Amino acid sequence: MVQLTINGVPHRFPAGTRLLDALQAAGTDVPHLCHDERLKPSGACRMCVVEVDGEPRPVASCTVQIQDGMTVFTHTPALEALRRTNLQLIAQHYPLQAVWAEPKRPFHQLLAKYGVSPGGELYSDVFRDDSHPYIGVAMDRCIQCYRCVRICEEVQGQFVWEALGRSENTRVAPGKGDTLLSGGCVSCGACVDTCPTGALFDKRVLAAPTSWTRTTCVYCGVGCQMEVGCVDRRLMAVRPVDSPVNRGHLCVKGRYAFDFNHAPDRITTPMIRRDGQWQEVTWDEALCFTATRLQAIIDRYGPDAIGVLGSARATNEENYLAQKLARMVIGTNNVDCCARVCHTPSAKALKTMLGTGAATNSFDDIEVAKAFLLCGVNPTENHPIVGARIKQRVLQGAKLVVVDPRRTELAALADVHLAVRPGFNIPLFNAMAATLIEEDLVDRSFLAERVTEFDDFAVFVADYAPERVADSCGVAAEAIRAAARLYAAGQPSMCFHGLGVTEHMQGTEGVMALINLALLTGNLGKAGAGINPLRGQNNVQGAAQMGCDPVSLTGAQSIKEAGPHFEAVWGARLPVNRGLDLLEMMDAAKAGQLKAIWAFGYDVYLSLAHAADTAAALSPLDLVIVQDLFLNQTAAAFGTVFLPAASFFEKDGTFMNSDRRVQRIRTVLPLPGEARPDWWIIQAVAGYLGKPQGFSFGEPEAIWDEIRQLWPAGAGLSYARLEGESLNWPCPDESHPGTPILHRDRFAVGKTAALARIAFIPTPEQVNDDYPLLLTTGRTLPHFNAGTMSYRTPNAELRPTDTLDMAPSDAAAYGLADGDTVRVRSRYGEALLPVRVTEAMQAGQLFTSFHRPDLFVNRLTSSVRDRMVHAPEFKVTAVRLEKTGG
Ligand SMILES: Nc1nc2c(c(=O)[nH]1)N[C@H]1C(S)=C(S)[C@@H](COP(=O)(O)OP(=O)(O)OC[C@H]3O[C@@H](n4cnc5c(=O)[nH]c(N)nc54)[C@H](O)[C@@H]3O)O[C@H]1N2
Ligand SMILES: Nc1nc2c(c(=O)[nH]1)N[C@H]1C(S)=C(S)[C@@H](COP(=O)(O)OP(=O)(O)OC[C@H]3O[C@@H](n4cnc5c(=O)[nH]c(N)nc54)[C@H](O)[C@@H]3O)O[C@H]1N2
Ligand code: SF4
Ligand code: SF4
Ligand SMILES: [Mo]
Repeated sequence: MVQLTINGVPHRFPAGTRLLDALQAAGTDVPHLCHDERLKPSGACRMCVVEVDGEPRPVASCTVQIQDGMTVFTHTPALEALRRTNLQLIAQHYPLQAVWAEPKRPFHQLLAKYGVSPGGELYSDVFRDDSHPYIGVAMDRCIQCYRCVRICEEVQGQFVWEALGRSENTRVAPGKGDTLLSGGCVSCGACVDTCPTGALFDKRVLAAPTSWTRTTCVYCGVGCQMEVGCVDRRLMAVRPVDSPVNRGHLCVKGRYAFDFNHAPDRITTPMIRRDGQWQEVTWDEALCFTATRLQAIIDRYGPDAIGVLGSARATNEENYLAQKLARMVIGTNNVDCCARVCHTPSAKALKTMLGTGAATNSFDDIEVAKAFLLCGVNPTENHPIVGARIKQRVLQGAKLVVVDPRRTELAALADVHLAVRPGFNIPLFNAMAATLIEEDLVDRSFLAERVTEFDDFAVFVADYAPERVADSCGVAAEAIRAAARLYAAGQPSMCFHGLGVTEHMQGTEGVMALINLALLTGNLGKAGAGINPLRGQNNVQGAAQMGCDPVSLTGAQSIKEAGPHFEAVWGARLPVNRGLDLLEMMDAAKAGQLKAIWAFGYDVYLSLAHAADTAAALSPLDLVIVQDLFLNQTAAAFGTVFLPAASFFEKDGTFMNSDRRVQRIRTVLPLPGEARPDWWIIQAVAGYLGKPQGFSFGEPEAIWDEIRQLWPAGAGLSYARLEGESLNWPCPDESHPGTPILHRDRFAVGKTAALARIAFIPTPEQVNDDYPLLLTTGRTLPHFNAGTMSYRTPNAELRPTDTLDMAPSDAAAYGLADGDTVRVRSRYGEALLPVRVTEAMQAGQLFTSFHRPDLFVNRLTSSVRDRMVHAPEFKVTAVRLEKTGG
C-alpha cells in the first residue's frame, strides 16, 4: 500500500493505482472528459488536472500513478479557473440547444457546474451519416476528446474513426468510407457508449430508461454481462457491464438486437392444431391435450416412444427440469439438446482424453497467451467479444495461426493462415504433430511427466508428414511447418476451435487431434494455454451439462455411477434403457418407433442437416410439442401443440457460458399475454401427467439448489455468491474460488493423458463431375442461427439476407455477379441464394450462412454424421450451381 495525502487528508491505496482512480475512490469530485476506464490514458482534455507537491505545473491525474508520500490538491481556485478556461475553449464551437435538450450528458453537466455557456459558433463541415440503423451521428457536438477513436481502436480493434485534418480543422470521421458502415463499423456501439456529449448516440433510444436491470446476453456462449434499460416496462436500451467476460463491451447483437421481444408475431397464447388450423386455447386445454396425448403414447408404445429436446436458449434450471421430466415422469433417457449438433464432439473428445468435457481455460487467459491457434472458428463474427480480445492481443504482438478454408477477419491478420480444404482437418493437425516431433519442438518434461503413448504416436504420425498431406489439404507443406513452429514457440499458446472442426464425420476425432498438439507442447494446465471450444448459444454448455443428454445425468455424470444418488434425491427409479440422441430419435421417428417429440427453444426442422430427411422423420409423428417464442419452422410444418414461452427478459435463472461460468439472468419485463417461463410449463405438464412430485418449485433458485445437491462440481455456486462473483466451475463448496484453469497438476482422467492416434477417413460426401463445388456453411455477425430473433430486429437492415459466397474466379467461370440469384443443388435438395463475390473464398469452394428460414439452406446439407456422437456434417456438401431465369 502507498500513502497519499489528498487535500490534507491521508489515504492509502495499492501501489500502481492511477491517481485519478485514487482521487475518485477518496470521494473527490475531479472532473474528466477524455478518460474512460476501458482506455489507455490520454490526458488531452486537461480537466482532471491536480496540483502535486513538487511538480511545477498541474498534472493530468489520469496519466500518473500514485507515489508513496504524494501530496495532492484537487480544487484550488487556480485549478478550478484552469478547468473553466479549458471548458470555455472546448465549448466554443458547441451547440447550445444540445445542452438544453439533454442536460444529463456528462459534458453538459460539466458546463452547468462550471457555469460555462457554449459558444454556438458551429462548424459546418462536420461528418454526417444518417444511414446506420442504430447509431446516430451529430458531429456538431464533437469536442475532440477522441474517446470514439480510441475505443474503436483499443477495445473493438476496428479503427473506424480517425482524426482528420490539423489543429482547428481537425474533424473526427470514418477514415475508410463515407458512412460508418462503409468505413468498417461492426456496430458494437462502444463509441456511442463512451461519447460524453451525444455526438454519437443511440438513435432508437427515444427516452432515457427509468430502470436498469443486470442480466446476461441471450445470444452467444461468451456470456456478456449487460444492463437492460426500460421505460414503462418496454425495452429501450442495453449497455455493457464491466465483468470479467466482456469488460464493458458488447457486440451488435447483445447491444442492439432486442426488438424481437416485442415483435408483433410473438406468440403469447397456447395453441392446438386442429384440422390443419392453429387454434388459440387456454393453458388448461393445452396442458390437458399435451398430457393426454403423451400418456396415450406411453400407454400404447411405452415411454421410449417419446423424445424430449432441451434448449440451449433456455436456462440451466429449465433444462434440468426437462431431463428430470423425461427421466422421472415419462420414464425415458431419450433426452438431448442442440449441443448434439455443435460441440458434443468437443465435450466427448475432451472428456475422453482429459476427463472433463469442457473448455480447459478461461477467457482471462487471452491476455496471457503469446500465440493463438484458431481452428474452424470465426470469433470476430460469432463470439465477437472474444474475437475483439484476441485481436487486441495480436495487435500487441501475439502470434496467430488460423486454420480455416475462408480468409476470415482474423485469418487476414494471421502470421500463418492455413486455408485447409473443408474436411481435411485430421491430416493437417496430424501433420502439425508430425512436425513438432520431427523438428523436436515438443515439451520434453511435460511429455515425461504427464503424457503416455508417445512412442507409438510418433511412429503413427510420421506417415502424416506435411510434405505428404499438404496437397490434399490444399495448403503448402512449409506453411504447415510454420504453423507448428509458431504454436510450439508461443509458450503459452492458446487454442480455440469451433464448428469447422466438430461438424464433420470425424468431428470428435478432429478435436482429439487438436488435444494431441496441446499435449505435445505442454499447452495444458497452465494460464494462456489449453483447448477451448467456443461454445454456441448462451446456454448450450448448460443445457448438456444439466443432463439433456441421453447417456449422462446433470453434471455430465454417468448414469451408472451417479444414478443411485439421483434416485435417492428424486425419490424415483431412473429408466434403464439406453437413451436415443437427437439423430437417433430422427431415425427412430422415420422408422415409426418414435411417436412424439417435445422440443423447446430448438427449431429442429430448420437447423438439422438434410431437411428432407428431417421432414421424413417429423411428419409421421403423432405428437410434436413446440415450446418457443415464435411459430418457428418446426412448429409451422409439424407442430401439434404450441406452448408460448417467456423470453430471457421475462424470467429468472442462470446461463452457463463457454468458459464454465454460471451467470444470472433476471426478470426485466412482465410476462406478455399468456406466455410462461419454460420452467413453469415443464412443471405444469408434469402436474397434468399426474406426477407433480418434484415439480412444484416456486422459483428458479429452488431448482438451482436441487441441481447443486446433485452436481458436486457446481455445489459452491449459490445464487447469493453469483450476485457478487464470477465463478468458473468446478466450484465444489461455497468457500471455493472456482477453477478458471483445468488440469493444473493432474488431468481429470488421472496423472497422465494419452496421445490419440487418429487415422484420417475421408467423408463419403465428395465432389464429382455432377457436383463439382464444395459448400461449407456457418454464420455471420448480425444474425443468429434460426434467425427467429435477429431477423425481427434492425439487424435485418445490417444484413438483409444469407448469401452464397464465392471466389472471383468461380463467379467469372459461371458468369455470376454480386446479387445474382443462383440455384444451388446438392444430392439432397436445392436452395436459391443470392451470390456474393469475395476474395475471402478459395476457388472451388462456396460458403453460406443458414439464418433465413425462407432460404432454408439445410435443404442442401447431407446426412453424414460424426462417427462417435452423430453431429451432422454441416461443413461439407458437394453442390453444383444452376442459373435461374431471374
Ligand atoms: N453472429 C453469430 N454468432 C453466433 C451464432 C450465430 O448464428 N451468429 N451461433 C452460435 C452457435 S450456435 C455456435 S455453435 C457458434 C459457432 O461458431 P463457429 O464455430 O465460429 O461457427 P461457424 O461459422 O459455423 O464455423 C466456423 C468456421 O469454420 C470454418 N470451416 C468450415 N469447414 C472447415 C473445415 O473443414 N476445417 C476448418 N478448419 N474450418 C472449417 C468456416 O469457414 C467458418 O469460418 O457461434 C455462436 N455465435
Ligand atoms: N447448415 C448449417 N446448419 C446448422 C449449423 C451450421 O453450422 N450449418 N449449426 C447448427 C448449430 S451449431 C446449432 S446450435 C443449431 C441452432 O439451431 P436452433 O437451436 O434451432 O436455433 P436458435 O436460433 O439458437 O434457437 C432456437 C429457438 O429458440 C427460441 N428461443 C429463444 N429463447 C427461448 C426461450 O427462452 N425459451 C424457449 N422455449 N425458446 C426460446 C427461438 O425463438 C428459436 O426458435 O443450428 C445448427 N444448424
Ligand atoms: S460502433 Fe464499434 S466498430 Fe462501429 S465505429 Fe463505433 S466503436 Fe467502431
Ligand atoms: S459477444 Fe455474444 S454474449 Fe457478448 S454481446 Fe455479443 S452475442 Fe452477446
Ligand atoms: Mo451451436
